[in-house]
Amino acid sequence: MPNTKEKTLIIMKPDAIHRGIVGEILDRFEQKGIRPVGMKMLKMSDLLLDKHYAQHKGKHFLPHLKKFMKLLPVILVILEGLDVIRVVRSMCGPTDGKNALPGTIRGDYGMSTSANIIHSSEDLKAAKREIGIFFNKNEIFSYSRPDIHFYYAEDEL
Ligand code: 3AN
Repeated sequence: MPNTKEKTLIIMKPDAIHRGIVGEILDRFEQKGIRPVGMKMLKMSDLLLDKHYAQHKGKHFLPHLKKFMKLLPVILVILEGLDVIRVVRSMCGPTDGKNALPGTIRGDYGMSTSANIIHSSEDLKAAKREIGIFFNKNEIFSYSRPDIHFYYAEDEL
């Protein structure tokens, strides 16, 4: 059964806020038919970053990345839709903006590996873990868009 309620987490990083492209980025997902079902702005702390980047513990770039992520608040959005984890990752493009194809967010807006505008969950396990770090259950909403039938075929719903 197709799961149109699959969820992923994106984090619009301090460079996205600084450059004023938050609306443009969110617009891409909405136009694709992907629903925001949770959203917040917060200043990252060491505690939150250590949890979020637990798999990068000990890596050479982590201190720089943490400093960067604390420069300004970030915007976190839970996105929902069919196969949304994979689709959002492909819309973001690979980690290094220099390798990201035009048409992807990192390909269109960035040149960097660390200031790369957006985070998106890697897989289902990561999505569940990351959403749990930043959101309480009562901060996640459920609704459907009236135009959903123009985005999915009947057998995909
Ligand atoms: P992605 O965000 O593309 O899934 P990850 O999970 O491998 O990439 O890395 C998390 C974050 O760590 C990246 N978004 C990037 O900001 C930073 N990062 C990863 N690799 C490097 C690197 N070699 N040099 C600097 N920063 C890096």
